[in-house]
Order: sequence, then structure tokens, then C-alpha cells
Amino acid sequence: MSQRSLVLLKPDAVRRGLIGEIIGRIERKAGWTIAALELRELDQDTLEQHYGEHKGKPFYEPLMGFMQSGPVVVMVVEGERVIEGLRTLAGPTDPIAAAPGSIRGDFGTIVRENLIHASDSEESAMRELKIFFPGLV
Ligand code: YYY
Ligand code: MG
Repeated sequence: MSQRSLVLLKPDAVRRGLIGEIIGRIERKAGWTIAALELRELDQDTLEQHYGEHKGKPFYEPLMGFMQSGPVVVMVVEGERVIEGLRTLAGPTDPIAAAPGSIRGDFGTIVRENLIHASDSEESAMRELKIFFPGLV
């Protein structure tokens, strides 16, 4: 079942020089391909659409600030069960709870600075792909 997922490599990943490391892990998964890739600075409006489900939560405003603290790699990854697979590759939201071997488990300590976003369901993927790549879907 081929799918598409929206992936963000967050400002901490870019600042720390981990783009190559993270993209390398994604590229090495059999049959997965990068369908789009761009370095972008995200504006408030785009981020409000993307993280709308979290509006009002205590971490929302700091998250908005963090996501605008530097450029982000915006990607579309395509392939077999890529939505679930990327969530596994990333690890759980809290990097300290994430297993070594996962991206968050290997490189993160702080929840907000957890390096990567990947769509959590087909519905989220459709919604997020439209926000970041309106011409693609
Ligand atoms: O989908 P995922 O990124 O794993 O987590 P979400 O629960 O959707 O939260 C989005 C984003 O918000 C998370 O990647 C870090 C940040 N965040 C936070 O800073 N503090 C929390 N307690 C929960 C989430
Ligand atoms: Mg999420």
C-alpha cells in the first residue's frame, strides 16, 4: 500500500547539521522515495494550520516560536506503509522515552526539540500535504 507522508525536519535538526543523517535513514528504507524536498522558513499562518489541533495547550506558543526559530526541511516521502513506518523511524514524541535507534531516541532530549515531524494518519497526511504542497495533491 503506497502512501505519502508530510515530513518536517525541524529547526533543531537543521541547526545541528543532522539533515543528512536523518534523510539518509529515510532513503535507506526499501522502496521509499523523496517526492518533494525544500528548505523553508515557516510563517505563523502555515504553522497554525499545521498544529491547529494543539491550539490552547500550554506547549502551543513555545512550539510556534521554536518552529519559526530557523529554516525547516519540508519533504514529501512516498512508499510502502510510509505513514506508520516514519512514525516508527522517528520514535515517540518524548525523545527520552524514544528507543535508541529511532531518530528522536538517538538525537533528542527535549520534547519540543524532537527533530522531526511525520504525519500520524492518512487523514493527517492529506491535510498536511495540502498545507505545504498545495500544487502536489
Ligand atoms: O505528532 P508528534 O510530533 O509526535 O507529537 P504531537 O503530540 O502531535 O505534538 C506536536 C509537537 O508539539 C511535538 O512534536 C513537540 C511539541 N510538544 C511539546 O513541546 N510538548 C508537549 N508536551 C507535547 C508536544
Ligand atoms: Mg502530531
